[in-house]
Amino acid sequence: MNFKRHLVTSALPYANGPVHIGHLAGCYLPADIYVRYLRLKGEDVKFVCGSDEHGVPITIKAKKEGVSPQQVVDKYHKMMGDSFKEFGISFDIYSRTSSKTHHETASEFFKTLYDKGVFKEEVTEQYFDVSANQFLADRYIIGTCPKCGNDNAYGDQCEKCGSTLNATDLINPRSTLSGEKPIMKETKNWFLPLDTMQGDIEKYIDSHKEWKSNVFGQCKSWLNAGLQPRAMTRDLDWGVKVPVDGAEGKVLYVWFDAPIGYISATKELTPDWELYWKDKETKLVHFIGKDNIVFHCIIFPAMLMAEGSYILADNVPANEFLNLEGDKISTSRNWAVWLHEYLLEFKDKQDVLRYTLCANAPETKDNDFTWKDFQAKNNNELVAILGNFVNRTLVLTHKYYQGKVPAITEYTKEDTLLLEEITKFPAKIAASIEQYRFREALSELMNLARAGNKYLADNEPWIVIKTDEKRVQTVMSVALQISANLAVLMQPFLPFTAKKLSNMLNLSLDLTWNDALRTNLLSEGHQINTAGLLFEKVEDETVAAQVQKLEDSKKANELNSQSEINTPKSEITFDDFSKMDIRVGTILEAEKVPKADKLLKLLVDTGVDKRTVVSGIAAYYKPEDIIGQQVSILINLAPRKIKGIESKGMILMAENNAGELSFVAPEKSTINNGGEIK
Ligand code: B3M
Ligand code: ZN
Repeated sequence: MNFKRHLVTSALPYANGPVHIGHLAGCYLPADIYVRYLRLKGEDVKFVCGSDEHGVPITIKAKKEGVSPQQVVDKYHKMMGDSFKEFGISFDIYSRTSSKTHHETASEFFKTLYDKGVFKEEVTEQYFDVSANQFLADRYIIGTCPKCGNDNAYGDQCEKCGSTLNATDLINPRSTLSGEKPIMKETKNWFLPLDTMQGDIEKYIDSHKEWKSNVFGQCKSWLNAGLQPRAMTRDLDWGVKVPVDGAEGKVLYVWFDAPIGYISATKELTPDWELYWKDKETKLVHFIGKDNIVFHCIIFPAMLMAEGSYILADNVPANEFLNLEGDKISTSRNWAVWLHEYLLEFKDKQDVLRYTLCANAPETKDNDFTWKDFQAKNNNELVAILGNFVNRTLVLTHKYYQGKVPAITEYTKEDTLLLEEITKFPAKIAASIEQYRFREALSELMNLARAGNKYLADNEPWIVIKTDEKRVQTVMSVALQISANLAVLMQPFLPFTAKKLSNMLNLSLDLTWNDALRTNLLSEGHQINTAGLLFEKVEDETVAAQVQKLEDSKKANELNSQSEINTPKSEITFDDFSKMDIRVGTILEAEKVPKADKLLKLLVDTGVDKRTVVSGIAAYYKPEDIIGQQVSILINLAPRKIKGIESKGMILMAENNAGELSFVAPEKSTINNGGEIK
């Protein structure tokens, strides 16, 4: 490594919902592994992140929850920060873009570009929602993607094909505020002239052919399509105010301010922030998800180039998406494993999730998280390989040597070969980590545990102890050294387990990565502590409960899904409506109608009279349960004969998509029978 220091960032998550496993697998866990590794190597590294608190995703959420945008971001900023921390994502700072430092930093950055004459000031026609009295930017507008035909593309991006869009590119645009077709209205905005910067950006991207192919490929396809000027301001009221005259009611585009959040966070972290951002000997790495590639590889670098004094990212390792049980993770459909819930339900099992997510990381293609696989990874790998090896080693050491590392008597040829093998692991794992191949790195780590397990199985100290006590001393000593090396090398991936194991081995906590090159981390006579289990089996019931939880949320969601709502009936006049005489009534008697599964015969007090009504509710209500129930009843419906019974009027029922029925009754008990519904 010929960089003097490192600055590592993870994408700033929108503060509009809790963290889920898709976020973790995408850019938080890989970044954390990378940073923990660098720290172990003794590198100078800062790891920054924070909440992205501006932009339309926040204001939409606020509207939905009926609270202010500030309340939304306060709630989720705290929640996300807490769960990242508990999960062991070791940010040096978790900041937020509503902070004063950030507003100042973003504002100054804009002003600098403005004063340099970088922006093109342009009056253009933008979509405007008349009924909401608001311009429609970004996620306030949806329509058909001109590139792939997706009907629900956002005004700034199509999530299906990943294209970056301008709102005016959308076909059949509609407002997400009112659902209406917007009108065009003139407004002034400031544009970053990406078109004239194309050459410089191309040079930058072309100097990074080593980037992951998904990242490099996406950049090239944008460049080939030709970059377009992009507005860096928006007609919205939530965000960083545009700091120039004549910009009232305008804020910075969220994708202008958010990446500057990395700079603000570094400023808050250290007075030396400029070293990390402006010195060529700093290696800047952005960990992101694949939907953020253009912003980090083209737009943000263009901003930094235009400013002139900043370094550019050396790498932008972007992951693909993680799916859940074969379906796309979705916050709005509640199809997710939420980190805060996992932490509650799987106490002290952070490393099991870290392991599963890393072993399954969507590094080169979308991948799937399933609870069955979570269980298998835990039981067959963590418990059966790593845990089993360490446990046997420690338990036997206590049994034979009262927990003292025994003296080596003589190495066999196999011992020497194995010890040689072991010294190769730090370099192998490091090489994978440095190339952002974390799955590969983790599987190398497990190979070390496998080697240890095999060594014990081959040498059977529990049998040999009866015949060759001396040999067992050497075998146990080798096994103990492997355990110590594991304790060091697992730190980036499984930090909680690493600590546990180091404690059990009574190992110094300030060992570094290179110490794992040694095969004598534990000296003869060193006293180890009591052995405990590193991992516990995950039972079938636990997994079944999680799958059930997902099934339940899918069911609830299907029932509520918009697509299954019947299409509206055609318009009627007020006269049509007022012809209906609907009253509040109370059920006095109820009984089954013979030979009719669905029907109940009811006697209803309508306030006007007491009358018989036949109602098709038998599948949902037992006669004895509904005596005294208030209902809404249409009393001037012409009488009909049903199964030989004259039914006068109709009880109104609400029905969900599953056909389940519910009475529609007044919410106040003071509404008497005969009360009109109008
Ligand atoms: N908040 C988008 C996202 O969460 C955005 C990332 C900002 S990184 C500067 O997908
Ligand atoms: Zn598209």
